[in-house]
Amino acid sequence: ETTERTLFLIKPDAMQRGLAGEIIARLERRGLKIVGMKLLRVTRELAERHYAEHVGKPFFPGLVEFITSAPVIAIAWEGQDAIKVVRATIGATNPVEAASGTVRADFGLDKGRNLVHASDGPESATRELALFFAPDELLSWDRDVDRWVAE
Ligand code: YYY
Ligand code: MG
Repeated sequence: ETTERTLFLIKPDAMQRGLAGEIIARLERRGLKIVGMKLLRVTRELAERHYAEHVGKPFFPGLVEFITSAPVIAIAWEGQDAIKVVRATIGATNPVEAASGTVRADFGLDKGRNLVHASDGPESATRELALFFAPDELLSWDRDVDRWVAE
């Protein structure tokens, strides 16, 4: 087990629907720590870099339209195995397939309105964190509770 950081986005649909607090609470309760957080409007340029692997796919234009359509909250989560843990907590890309109890299953029903983004591995976490946060916007800090969250 290793301490990791991962990029998490609360997408425009979740912002419009007033679900940001509830979604953050689920990850916070799990024991993950916020080490960076900001509200921003994703530009077309940032969307194209963030979703570079999807350029040219049929859903790409709609995805860019959607992610730039309202502000998002970007969060850097830190914790033991944070990348896997956050992906597991949000569930499968398509909310129809996502396990009950996951964010996408509990709050969504359409893959184009699936509420959240999370990095899918160590390389994408490093790459995506650098797209959304300057180094000095990521803080290292200790919580007294950390020793009760992980051995
Ligand atoms: O990482 P994740 O968000 O779970 O899925 P990706 O396969 O990386 O796709 C990114 C994003 O694109 C997805 O969250 C919704 C959208 N999308 C879509 O609208 N239709 C698809 N067939 C695949 C993905
Ligand atoms: Mg992805």
